[in-house]
Amino acid sequence: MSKRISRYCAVSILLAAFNTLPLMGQATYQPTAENLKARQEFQDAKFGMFIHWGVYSVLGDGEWIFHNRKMTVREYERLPRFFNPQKFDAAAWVALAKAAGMKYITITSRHHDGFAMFDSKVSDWNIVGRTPYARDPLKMLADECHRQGIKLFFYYSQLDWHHPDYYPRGKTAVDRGPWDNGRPDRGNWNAYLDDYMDGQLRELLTNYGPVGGIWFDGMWDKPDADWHLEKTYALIHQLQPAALIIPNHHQTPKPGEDVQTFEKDLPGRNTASFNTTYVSDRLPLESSNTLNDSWGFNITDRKYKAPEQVEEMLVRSAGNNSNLLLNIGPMPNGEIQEEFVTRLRAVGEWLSRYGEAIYSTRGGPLPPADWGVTTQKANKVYVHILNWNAPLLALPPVARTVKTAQELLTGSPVQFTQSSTGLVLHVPAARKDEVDRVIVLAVE
Ligand code: H79
Repeated sequence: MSKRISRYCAVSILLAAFNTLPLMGQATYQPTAENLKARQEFQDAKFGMFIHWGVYSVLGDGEWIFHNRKMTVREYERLPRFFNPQKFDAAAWVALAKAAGMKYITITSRHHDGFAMFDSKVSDWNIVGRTPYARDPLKMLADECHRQGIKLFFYYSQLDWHHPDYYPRGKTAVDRGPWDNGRPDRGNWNAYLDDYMDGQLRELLTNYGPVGGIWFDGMWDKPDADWHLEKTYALIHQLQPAALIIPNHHQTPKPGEDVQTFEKDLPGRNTASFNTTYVSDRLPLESSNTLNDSWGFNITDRKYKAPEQVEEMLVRSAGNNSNLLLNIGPMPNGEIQEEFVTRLRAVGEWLSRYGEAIYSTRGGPLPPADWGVTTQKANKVYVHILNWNAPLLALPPVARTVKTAQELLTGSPVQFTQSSTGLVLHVPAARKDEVDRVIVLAVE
């Protein structure tokens, strides 16, 4: 009996050790000085533009249309012939991101359809090889980003609905299927990873100048597979040490990863039900979301978020020590629809007044709450009041001594009392349509 117990103990100790493995891995991965600097800059940036754009945009029904309509590879392969974005204007896209107050762009270099939106020599399943456009928009965008001082990240789908070597196939073909799109029931998984995927990543990190990082997606399709992550991550960091690896695998961070990202969620909330509730206290955090309800262009999606909703999302992200990566799906002709443009410009205008309390801040000293959040930088704490109608706001104690409190926009003094039980602010009445009342605390 005692033997059995000790064996049980040994097993649980082992299991506990395995549970902490991801953390130990993070500890043993030593990011370079350039990488650590890039992480700080990433956190300072706070607001990025996510772009989903591919041959699926032609059908105006999102980036999952290949799967949703259970198309065959042969059928889907017709799409590139209709993709001819004559109105694509890299300078206009980058200028729009800047006008919105966004500091970086993350664009789909290829989505789950495996179609490379760049000039790839690894396979001709790409925009230059298969479309009448026959040009490389990512190259134009990269050049323009460098010119306009915006960082460019590449989204890269590890999941592939097109390549025969993506085999054995994953959940999206089996559990969410069955979906047989005509590929052979055999394939070389190692070749898919080592030759095809790593080959394309090598191109992306070699031919486009300094890249902000790689945003991986789709590993959740085969959560138990060996993805050769160490090899792929080492390749990326070797080619560009400052490039951040941002995996959207919905799991605890693994060795070699530089940012923890949360899809359609604030860190740890898991309202989307597929995210992890674990939040890294070491890595920069990011929260992605959509400006309407779609990632790829969806012609009938009218569920646009109002600028005020985006502003609140951005403030709540910052208060959770996180960036917001906000998505738009450009049209197949290369234009960005007016509904997105006007909303993004409105957010940018708002940021020109409130940005001080967001950019370059970190999550503040108080826990995020329903009334609002706090952010901080240097000797300032910004109290963002998002949902509070009473004249007094009683907050938990703030460890540092508050010297003065004033409204961000007007500089008018705000009365307060600080004690060991908490901080009470006499909050000014909200102006009409004011999303965020910001009170700046000078602290020592
Ligand atoms: O690129 C956008 C989407 O196309 C892609 N990620 C964003 C950024 C995305 N695909 N699916 N999802 C997001 C939702 C995830 C659903 C999941 Fe599942 C639930 C993943 C794991 C559980 C569905 C069921 C897919 C696999 C099993």
